[in-house]
Amino acid sequence: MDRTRDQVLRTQWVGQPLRRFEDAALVTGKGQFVDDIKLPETLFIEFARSNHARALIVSLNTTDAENMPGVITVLRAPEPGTLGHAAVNRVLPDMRTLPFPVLPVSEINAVGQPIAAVVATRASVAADAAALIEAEIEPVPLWEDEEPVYRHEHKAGDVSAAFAAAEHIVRVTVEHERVAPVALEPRAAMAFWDEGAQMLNVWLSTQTPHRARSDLAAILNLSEKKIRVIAPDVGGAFGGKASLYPEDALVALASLKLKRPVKWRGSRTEDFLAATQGRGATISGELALDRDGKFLGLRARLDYPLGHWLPYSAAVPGKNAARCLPGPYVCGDVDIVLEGRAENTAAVGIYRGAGRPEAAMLMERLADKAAQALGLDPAEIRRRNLIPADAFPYRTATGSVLDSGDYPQLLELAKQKAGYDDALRLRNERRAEGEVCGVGIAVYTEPCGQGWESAEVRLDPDGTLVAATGASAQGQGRETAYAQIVADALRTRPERIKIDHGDTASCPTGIGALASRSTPIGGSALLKATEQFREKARLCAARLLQADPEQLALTESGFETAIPVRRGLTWRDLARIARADAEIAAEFGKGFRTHCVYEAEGEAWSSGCVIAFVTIDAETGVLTVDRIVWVDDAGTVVNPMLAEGQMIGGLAQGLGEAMLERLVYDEDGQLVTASFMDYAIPRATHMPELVLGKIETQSPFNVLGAKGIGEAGCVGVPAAIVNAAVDALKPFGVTHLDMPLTGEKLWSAMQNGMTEEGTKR
Ligand code: SMO
Repeated sequence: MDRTRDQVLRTQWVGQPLRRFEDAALVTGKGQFVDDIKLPETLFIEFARSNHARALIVSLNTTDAENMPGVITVLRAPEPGTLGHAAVNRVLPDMRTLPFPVLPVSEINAVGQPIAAVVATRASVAADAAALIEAEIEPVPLWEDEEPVYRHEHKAGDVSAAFAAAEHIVRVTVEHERVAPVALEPRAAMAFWDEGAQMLNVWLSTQTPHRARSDLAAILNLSEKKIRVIAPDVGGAFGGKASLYPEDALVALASLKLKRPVKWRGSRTEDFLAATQGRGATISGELALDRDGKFLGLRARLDYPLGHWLPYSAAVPGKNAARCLPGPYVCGDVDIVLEGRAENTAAVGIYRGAGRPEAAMLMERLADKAAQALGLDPAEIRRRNLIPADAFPYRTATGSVLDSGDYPQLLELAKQKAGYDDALRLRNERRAEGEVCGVGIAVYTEPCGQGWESAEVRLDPDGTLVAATGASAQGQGRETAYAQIVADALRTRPERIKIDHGDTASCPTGIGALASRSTPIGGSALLKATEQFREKARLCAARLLQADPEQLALTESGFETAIPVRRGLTWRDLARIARADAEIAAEFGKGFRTHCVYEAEGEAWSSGCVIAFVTIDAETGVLTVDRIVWVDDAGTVVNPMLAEGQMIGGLAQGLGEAMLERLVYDEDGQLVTASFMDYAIPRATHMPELVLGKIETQSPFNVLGAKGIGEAGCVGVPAAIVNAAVDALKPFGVTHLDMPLTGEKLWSAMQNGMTEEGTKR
């Protein structure tokens, strides 16, 4: 009976480790991925790709391909070359743009760049024909010392004075390899121009269906109203499916021209060659310290590679890395220079973490070097510098406002769970017996969840409660977690809520499934929309029951009142009446449809502390991560089982980057790691023993109090592992290691000692 209790979020379902509603279909082969979409008369597209990193096209011979039986057409420039441009998010001022070559007219700028597209009745025919396409080219030198595409600085305080006053100065240069955002499902696209409906239907394995629709509209010069983009089941993305690709545009163009469905299923090698890549920056920093180990000032220089075209979020990794500095630490004086440059490679964009991992690596390597310089324990030097819990909201030297957190508690709890002091004793004992082992710590911050998302809640004619979100999904279990939020606001069961996402025809405009924003922002939008929907429905129910709205209570199936006698209306009743009764329909809208755009008051900052334990084989250099202890703070956790899954998955990818992964281009710009034979990803045997913990400091900047968690494993885990490996090799004179920590690299380091100036002693 108590209406005020309905109006605060009752957390009956939020916080429960509910099993995923999505899984029954997925584990019984009933998932619907792009390649599962079957339409009659479908044609298949394959791409002829450049073998050269940079060349001028003299001529392109497509005749043999065109003459092949089964080939319908070959798309080639200049026609597609004159198409429009996909959007680039200019997150840094004065950022240049680069051409977005759907197909190159005269200039090839990377190996793997599509140079023509073959449409045929079968994919195998299209592939055979694409292999017959020959470009006569004139090789030209690779880009070198280009003007930066972006340059940005953060300056605060008096860094020169800080360094002049310093008792100690420590330095590090970190080379981040490029890595691939390997999703289980490679890129895929299907398009069907429906001539009768004058509608372009596009099924895309994407994180950002609405953005894909605007990009396609701009590229094809078509109204957005004539484009419907559907992200069906998406088999992982990790940032690699956040932007529209030239291939996607060509699939759509082919269907527009041929008025038949056209499908592309990208191969793994095509993803390695032409999907966006992550990381790749070279980052140097120096930290000034007083005699107690307090951080006085930070200088840093961040150089980012960008590849040959700019995906939507091209500048985000660099921007994030710079603005995440100086991490979770108090350090008011900074001088940070950030630059990004084009290169004759695949585009570089966001990948799980998107700049946050690089910031954490820089600060955590510097903190370890500082500990060494002062003869302090690595945990102790961090403790002395962490932003205190009572300092929030806290404005950093790079201008970010950290919303909330308790970093000292994270460190303390991680130390407790790790049995830190005993673990150090054990390490020393093992070391004395000739074993090579180490312990490493990383504390990190993780900005996530800023800006807006939208949601729509309605009651369908059959009484189904539908909540549509502008955020989409890529396998995170969004349908379950969102249903928990909506169910709490309606005081019903999550199974009764149908979550609609990923379809521009039925979902309100949104940003998408990226940047760890879907729960804090998308979830908050759903909560607000559901509350508005609930109050609208309550007024209607009160009218129909001739009751005081204040005296209506929500039950699992609808509204109820006991005054003067017990009576109620189910959602099914309401759905029927709201459509049958013209007056009610006019006043409350069909199905009480409620639309809400929610804008967060500020950004939510997750944080965490990772302690890694490693052993290195003295004979072979092979590194084993024995145990990872990790305490994360993601604010309100909607579904702890899904959150834990995100932690484990992110950790696996962070571990892969730390131990194994590396995209290699040779000096001619050839990618020499274009398959899983050459590019190693972690397997189950690489996974260490995990001890996971959490604290929950809610974000004051969104109504759920939630923060992100999906990228955290890539942020803190690599830094902790690298610190542990350097610690393990300390007896060998090693002061620095870059990822990946391969057996060969560690073996050489043991033979020769290693510092960041190279292998030497
Ligand atoms: S790297 Mo994420 O998909 O923003």
